[in-house]
Amino acid sequence: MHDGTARTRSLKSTLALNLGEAAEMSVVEGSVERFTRLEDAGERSAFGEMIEAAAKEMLKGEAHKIGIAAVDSVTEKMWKRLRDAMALFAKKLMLGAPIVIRFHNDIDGASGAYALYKTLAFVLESSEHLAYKPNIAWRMHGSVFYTKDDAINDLLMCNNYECVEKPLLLIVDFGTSEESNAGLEAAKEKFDIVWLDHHPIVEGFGGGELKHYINPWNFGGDSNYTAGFLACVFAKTLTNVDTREIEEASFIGDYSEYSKPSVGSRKLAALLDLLTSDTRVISGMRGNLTPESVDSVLRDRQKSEELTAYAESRIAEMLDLAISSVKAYNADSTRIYVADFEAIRANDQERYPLPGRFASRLLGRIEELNKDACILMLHFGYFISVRMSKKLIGRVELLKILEDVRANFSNYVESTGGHSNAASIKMKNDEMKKAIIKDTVERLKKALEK
Ligand SMILES: [Mn+2]
Repeated sequence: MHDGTARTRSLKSTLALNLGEAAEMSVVEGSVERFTRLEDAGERSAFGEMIEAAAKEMLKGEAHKIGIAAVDSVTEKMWKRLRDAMALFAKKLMLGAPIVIRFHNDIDGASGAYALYKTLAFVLESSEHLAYKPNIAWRMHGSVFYTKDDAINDLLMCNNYECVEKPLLLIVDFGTSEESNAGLEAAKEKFDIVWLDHHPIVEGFGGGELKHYINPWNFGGDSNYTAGFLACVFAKTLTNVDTREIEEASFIGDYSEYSKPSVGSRKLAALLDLLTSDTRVISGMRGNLTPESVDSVLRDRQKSEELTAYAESRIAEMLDLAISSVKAYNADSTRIYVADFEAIRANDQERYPLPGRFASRLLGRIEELNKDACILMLHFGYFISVRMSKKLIGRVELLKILEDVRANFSNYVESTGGHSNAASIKMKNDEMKKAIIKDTVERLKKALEK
């Protein structure tokens, strides 16, 4: 590790200065970096313990409450776990260990990342324990799987740093499915991992075994307790920075039943929706959106208003077009709708909106017109997004039905998954797309007519 070529940085942590006599034996000139060069394992562990104790001291005792009983009781149950995870996070910050934060590229995931960014900015300004810029790599993640390639990328990034302390990988709002197992296996030797999610846990997923795997489903909650909100609550174990609008944006983004939108949170959600769909709208951004750039747009009032207006008009146009072209199939007292995203999008130069999120918007519009529960299938290329009214949860086991479709077309369907009312089918090719749609419609009908 210490081959002399790796980059070393000067970490001027006042924490190290304040540790007092005990620290003096191992810390020269108040530099935490000295710690990374200690040859004596005993000294190193003594120092490590001091850092850990200091990290714990930074944490807040009382669980964060928002006044919704169902939410607050889940938070209460998770609080200790969140604090433990935050103690680890704070320790990494103090020691300057590399931290990779991967967040899902939707409103929910991005609001989680933004909350963490705001919290860090606040802590860096106000805490005497942290006097230097931490090593954080923000990675907006285009899927809900943590693949082996992702792990290799993260490992390569951390190889550039010299630090005895293990780097940290923080995952926000990924699916909890088997597709992530290979990546997890590759990452967990080199990284400490904190995994914040709210997707139903699929059997065979290896991440559930992680020490810091935190999911409301394990604490009496469900997907309505969004990952962005979870990240805000995680942030609250460290500091009371105001995240109300961010919490609300994440509820809006994932159609949580706890959502009580305000003007500001709606605007934030619309903006995050646009920015995560098409990073080109911020000049100079190529693919990876950082919370810092989100913050800079939000600070520029004219820019953010322009962008919100563009997003709203584009969605309105496409919804009108979709309503006039969607196909409907009767099923009991409800209906199943099928829509072709490519035809609705009209102009394929525009990346906004992304199909999955548009499917949710379109279901909302259809529900308004129908005044009743329904199901929508929106297809585009190799994907089919299925969105179902929440009222139908329990009556229709969407994930199970899509799994059956996959089994029936195992040569053509690569994967299925998602939430109990919002899921998708990924095909290997589009040869059998029509047949797969037809089969799904038939199975949904059967479930509705039971
Ligand atoms: Mn989510």
